[in-house]
Amino acid sequence: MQSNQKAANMKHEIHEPTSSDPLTSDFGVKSTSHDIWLSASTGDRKGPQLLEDNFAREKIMKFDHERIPERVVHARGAGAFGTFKLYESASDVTSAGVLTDTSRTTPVFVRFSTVLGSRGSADTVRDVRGFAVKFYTEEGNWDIVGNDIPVFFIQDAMKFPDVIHAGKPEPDTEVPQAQSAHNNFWDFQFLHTEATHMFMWAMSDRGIPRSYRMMQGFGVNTYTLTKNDGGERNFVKFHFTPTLGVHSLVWDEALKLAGQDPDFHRKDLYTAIDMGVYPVWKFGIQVCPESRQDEFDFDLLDATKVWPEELFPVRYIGEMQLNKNVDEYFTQTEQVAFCTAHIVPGIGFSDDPLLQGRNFSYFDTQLSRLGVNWQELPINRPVCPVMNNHRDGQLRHKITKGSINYWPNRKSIIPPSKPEEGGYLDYPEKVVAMKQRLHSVKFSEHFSQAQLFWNSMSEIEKSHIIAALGFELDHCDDPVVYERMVTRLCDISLELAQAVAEKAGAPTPTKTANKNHGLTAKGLSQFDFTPEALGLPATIASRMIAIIIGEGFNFAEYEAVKAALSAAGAFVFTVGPKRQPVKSSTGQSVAPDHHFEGMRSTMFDSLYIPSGEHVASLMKQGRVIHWVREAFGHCKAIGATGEGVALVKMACQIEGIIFSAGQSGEVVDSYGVVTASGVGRPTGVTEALKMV
Ligand code: HDD
Repeated sequence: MQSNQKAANMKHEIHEPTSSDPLTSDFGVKSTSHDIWLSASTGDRKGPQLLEDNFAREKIMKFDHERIPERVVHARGAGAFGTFKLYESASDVTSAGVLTDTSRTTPVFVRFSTVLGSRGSADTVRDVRGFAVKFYTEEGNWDIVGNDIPVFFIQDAMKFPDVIHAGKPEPDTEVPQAQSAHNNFWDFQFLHTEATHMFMWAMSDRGIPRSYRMMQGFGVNTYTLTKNDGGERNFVKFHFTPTLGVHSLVWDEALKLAGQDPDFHRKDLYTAIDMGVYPVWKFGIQVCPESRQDEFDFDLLDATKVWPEELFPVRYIGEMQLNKNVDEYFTQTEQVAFCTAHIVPGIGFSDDPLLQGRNFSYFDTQLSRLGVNWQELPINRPVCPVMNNHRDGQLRHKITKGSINYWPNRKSIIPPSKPEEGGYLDYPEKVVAMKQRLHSVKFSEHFSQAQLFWNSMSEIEKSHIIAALGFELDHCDDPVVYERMVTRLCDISLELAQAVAEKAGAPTPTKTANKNHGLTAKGLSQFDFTPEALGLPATIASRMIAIIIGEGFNFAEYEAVKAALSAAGAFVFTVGPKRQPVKSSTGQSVAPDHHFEGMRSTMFDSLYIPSGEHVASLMKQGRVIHWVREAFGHCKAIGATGEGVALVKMACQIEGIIFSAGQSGEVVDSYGVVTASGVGRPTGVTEALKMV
């Protein structure tokens, strides 16, 4: 027995604990107390605590060092696992297994984020959203480190620290947190004409998505696709389009949610996955043979430009589904490390100067955030074998046996893999050059696509952009900043500049040197990405719907509508004056999920008020009136039956977008149409917003 134990010990077998095992120290010793520090005590009086209590010191020491440096940008994020499947092979343009083998299911991890805020900031601020995807392919990890906006503020990576410093809190006061609405940000935007296109996107409804599940993802940079058999290289842009459609919050709602529920997007993603309503994105590529690169009036390698869909249709070849929440935030969502330089055979870089600099930056930042062995962390490890002679360094986990740590060696002379054996093929790009600091000539045109974007917006989207710029410049108190910015807007549209000037307090411009070209393009307005426009069924599955009740509500109606909405996949919550049971007019009791003060209308996509005696008392409660009025102001679908209609009319002081009476099925249909469609709930947005 004794010798068996000894043999086991000699093998150094590690036994993982089960949930029924008692607590131990980090070196495995069971402790007798988890709560009381060892002290020199007499009788019933506690004396001084002893430094020798290793259990206590270890617990505090671990706690003291729980935080690691947060990401310098994109610090706040939420992640989930999922799968990627191809439905059409792209073998005509690439040899990448993940883009050609339709029989594969490739695991993925996705991290969504805001850019400017720190780790504890709010989800719904106006900002660009990160959309980073790690594909654990059979040939190694492939990362698309993208955003929800297809273009970027700058063309050269060397400017990145400047654009980020200008957007982050100002250095003297550390104000504002997670906001672009301040002098420095807009000063930078004016001084960099190349940022014009991107700030228009950020000021549009794309800057305030309703959900991570309802935004597009773009690789932004231009990559290349290559084939092992030689052949021409293709430039490529990557797209993810959500099957739920692209939807946004309205600004007033986003502002309020930042305080009322700072975790709104994080919870939304988690809940949908937890409830089995898995978000899905179609994956598409825009491809252009390298030989055609000079045919266009913009440079294909300029990250401040989109490739208009009229010239380069998006070819949808696969889809990504997120279907598993993380088990632990820190070890997965926080420690995941993306890197644009992570590509697999069949995919390559281009000379896009932003991408080239990013390839250095991501590698470098992980060293200070996670240490040199960051690729060994479970979330970052590839699923295929890793075999090399890299060794040692801080927190090396992998134990590599044997006396050899170099190549070639007397024991192994396995040569590097040839491309046909899966080896990464470096595309033989011809480079004959002068060392110079310059950009390609076409990089100097900065307004054409900003105009294209503005012209392609619907009227309601334009009004939102004017309001957003009006808000941002209102927060700038240096006239140099807001006056100059209005002159910049003239380069996009005189009408836009004039509307914003009024709000910003700048002189109203009367003419522009840069005439708008009047062109429009597909794929820029959010209206091109509603479920209807995508040819997909509009659904209320996973939409948050509140049923408002008080003492004396109509139970039969409540039950019928709740059942119908739930059957359609909506997440239905009952909200009442208290969380204790509330009695219906026919005697049945329902315990609400929330009370009127516990939640706010902002947290729901829609409200329904059943008929019943309860309405008379609800109409006397300011908070209830505010619930309905605010939901209306945010252009949400409001359903009401019987007396409930009177409450809606009274709260909203308007006839109109109220769905009254009828069968519960009709109410559900109306919800279906209105709740699931639209951009920033456009119907009557300006009129309704005056209510809040
Ligand atoms: Fe970046 C993080 C997206 C330009 C340097 N970036 C980061 C993340 C996303 C992006 C989504 C968060 C990844 C995660 O969830 O962990 N970045 C972009 C896009 C860009 C872009 C779409 C333009 C095409 N980034 C960019 C440049 C540089 C960086 C030009 C530097 C030269 N980005 C970083 C970084 C971060 C980062 C400092 C911070 C944390 C990290 O990398 O892992 O290296």
